[in-house]
Amino acid sequence: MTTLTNSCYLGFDFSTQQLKVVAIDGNLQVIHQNNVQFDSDLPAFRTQGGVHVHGDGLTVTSPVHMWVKALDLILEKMKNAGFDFSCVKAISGSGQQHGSVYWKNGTRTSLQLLDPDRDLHSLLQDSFAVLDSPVWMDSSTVKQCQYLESAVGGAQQLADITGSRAYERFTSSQIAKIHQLQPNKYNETERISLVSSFAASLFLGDYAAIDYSDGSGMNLMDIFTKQWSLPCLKATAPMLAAKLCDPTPSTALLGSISSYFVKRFGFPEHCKVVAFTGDNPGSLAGMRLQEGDIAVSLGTSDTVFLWITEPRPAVEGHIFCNPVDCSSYMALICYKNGSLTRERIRNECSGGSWESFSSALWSTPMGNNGSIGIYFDVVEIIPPAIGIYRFDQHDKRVDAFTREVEIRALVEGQFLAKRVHAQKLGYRIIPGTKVLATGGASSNKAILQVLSDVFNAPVYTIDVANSACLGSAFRAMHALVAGKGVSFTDTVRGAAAAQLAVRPNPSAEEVYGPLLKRYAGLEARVLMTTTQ
Ligand code: ADP
Ligand code: XUL
Repeated sequence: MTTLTNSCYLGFDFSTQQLKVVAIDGNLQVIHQNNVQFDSDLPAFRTQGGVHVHGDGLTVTSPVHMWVKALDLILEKMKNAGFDFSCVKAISGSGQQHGSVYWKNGTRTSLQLLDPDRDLHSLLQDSFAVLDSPVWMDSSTVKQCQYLESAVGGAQQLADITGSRAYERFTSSQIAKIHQLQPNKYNETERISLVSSFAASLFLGDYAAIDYSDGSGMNLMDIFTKQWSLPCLKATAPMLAAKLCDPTPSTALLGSISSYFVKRFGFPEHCKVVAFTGDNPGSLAGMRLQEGDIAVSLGTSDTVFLWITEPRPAVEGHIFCNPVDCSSYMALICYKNGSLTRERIRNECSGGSWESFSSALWSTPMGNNGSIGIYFDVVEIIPPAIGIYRFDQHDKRVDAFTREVEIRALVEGQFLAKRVHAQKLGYRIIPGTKVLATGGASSNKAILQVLSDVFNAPVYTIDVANSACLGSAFRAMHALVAGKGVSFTDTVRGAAAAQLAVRPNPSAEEVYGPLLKRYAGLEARVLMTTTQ
C-alpha cells in the first residue's frame, strides 16, 4: 500500500475552554496536536473557563473576538512548531453547540478581502454586531422557550419537528432574546452563524452554511426535511431565514480555503474547507461510534450520545441529524454539571489534586454503602434543578458526607443519572455493549472504573482525548471521497482502534441495579423540591 504521509487533514475544535487542533496524515495517524487555552493564553479577555457569567447568574457569553484571536494564535503556534501547511488537503472542525455569532452588515466583503499581512483579530475588529456571543451554558431565555413551544402547539410538537423541546441554550431562544432586547444589533446583523459555521467562515473567507447536524441544535430546523421550519422561524424573529441561509449536509465541501491562509501560512490553494459541525457530532465521528455502543464525553459539559436509525423525539434529550451518515440520526443528552463540578469537589475534598481524588474513588466501595449524592452547582438540563442533595442508605437527606464518600457520591451520581436517562430514551445494555469514553476526564482511570461499574460494560478510550478534533480531521478526509460513494466507516477503517481501559467488576450489576432505581426516585424528589 502506498503511504500517504505527504497529505494531511486538519480538525479544529472551538470548545468552551480552548481551541484545539489535530492533524492526521493520509494513513490516519495523528502527526500534530496543538491548543490555545482561552483563560491563560488570552488573559486580556478575562474569561473564566472560557466564558463570562453575567450578574444575573443565568446569562453566559464568550467574547467573539477571543475566538478570532485564538485562531491567529493557534496557527502561529503551529507555524512555530514547524508544521508544514502545504500538505493540508482539507480541513474541517467543530464548535461548542448552540452558541451564535452575529456578523455585521457589510462584513461579507471584508471576509473576502482579508489582507494577509495582518492578523484576523485586527482585520475583523468591526465585523460583529454582537460582541458577547451567547453560549450553551446560558439559561436566561425561559420566556422565549415558553413562547416558542406554545407557538408550535407544545413541547412534544416542537420536539417532533426539531428533535428537541425548547431549551434555553438552543439558538432559537437566544436569537429571539437578542431581537427583543437589542433590536438595533439584530437589525445590524447580516448573517447569524453557529460557533461551528463561524469558524468555517473564517477559513473559507466567506459565510459558511450551517450543517444539518449542528443545525439540529437550534430548535429551528426540521430534522426530517432538513429545512428551516417556517413556524419556528416565525416564532423566533423577523427576516431570520435570510440571516441564516440554507443548511447544508455535514459532509459538504464548502469550497477552497481563503487566499488569506494560502498567502499567510502556505496552505495549498486547492485545500478544501469541509462543513464544520457541533462538538458532540464531531466526537461521534472521532469515536467511530457504532450502533449499540454508547459514548460518554467527560468535558466541560458531560454528554452521552448514541447512533440511532429510527428517531423518536421526546421531551427529554435531543435528536440530531447524524454528522457522518445523512440517513441516520444521533441521540444526545447533555449535563451542565460535568468537569467543573468535579473540579469543585476535587478542590474542596482532595486539595485540588486529581491523584487524591482518584485515591478516594479506589478506597471506597462500589455503591458507597448506599449513600447517594446529586450535585447541581448550576441549573441542570435534565432534570431542570439546582442544589446539592445528599441521601443516606435509607433515602434520608443528610447535610454532609466524609470527603471520600462525597467524591464517590459525586461520580456515582453523575453516572447513575446518565444510565437512567439513556434507558429512558430506549437504550439497553446488551452483551457486547461498549462504553466509549472521551473528554478531559477520560484520562482518569478511577473515574472510568466507576463508569464501567455503573453501566456494567467495558469502557474503551481512544488515544486522542480530543475526539471532536480527531472526528473533524476524519470528516475532512471523508468529504473528499464521499461524492464517490465511499462511506465514513470505510474511510476510517485503518484508524487506531479504541483501547480497552477498564472492565466492570463482576458484582457491579448486583450493586448498581437497585441503586439505579433509587437514584431515579431521588432525582424525581429533587425536581419536585426545586419546582415547588
Ligand atoms: P472542553 O469541554 O473544553 O473540550 P475537555 O474535554 O478538554 O474540555 O475537558 C476539560 C476538563 O477535563 C477540565 O475541566 C478538567 O476538569 C478535566 N480533567 C483534566 N484532567 C483530568 C483528570 N486527570 N481527572 C479528571 N478530570 C480531568
Ligand atoms: C450539547 C451542549 C454542550 C456543548 C458544549 O447540547 O450544549 O455539549 O456542545 O460542549
